[in-house]
Amino acid sequence: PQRFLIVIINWAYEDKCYYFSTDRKSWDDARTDCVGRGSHLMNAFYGSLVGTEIFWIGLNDIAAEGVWEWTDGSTFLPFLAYWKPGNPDNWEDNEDCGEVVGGEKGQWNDDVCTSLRKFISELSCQHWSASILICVDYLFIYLFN
Ligand SMILES: [Ca+2]
Ligand SMILES: [Ca+2]
Repeated sequence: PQRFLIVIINWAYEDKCYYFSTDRKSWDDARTDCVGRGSHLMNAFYGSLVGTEIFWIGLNDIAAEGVWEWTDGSTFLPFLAYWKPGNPDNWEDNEDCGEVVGGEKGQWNDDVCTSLRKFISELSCQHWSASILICVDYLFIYLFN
């Protein structure tokens, strides 16, 4: 029997698909939302695709202050970091979640995790062994056996 999975995304790059939320959530609620979509908060982000808006990504130093991690488990590589000048600053000892700041060329900032932000979910399409990929505007339908 052929199974199918419908994922609403609004951007694709190589083998990755991205969902840019329109609603705002705390960082932890955003992470949970992404997991519910079978994805995770975006790993890394470079560029100005986000316009002037701010989005949560999977970056955080919740477990240990100053030790940055990605929620998808990939290694944080300091030499690939794209921090906004002066950050991460752990302002008022209360900034453990990473965001991209559109107004700052998409550079990263550490912010208060309970702030309500839009967010970006990322998924690797290759994990699904999709045999057919149909793109209808922003709706992607994967068919696989
Ligand atoms: Ca911190
Ligand atoms: Ca900061």
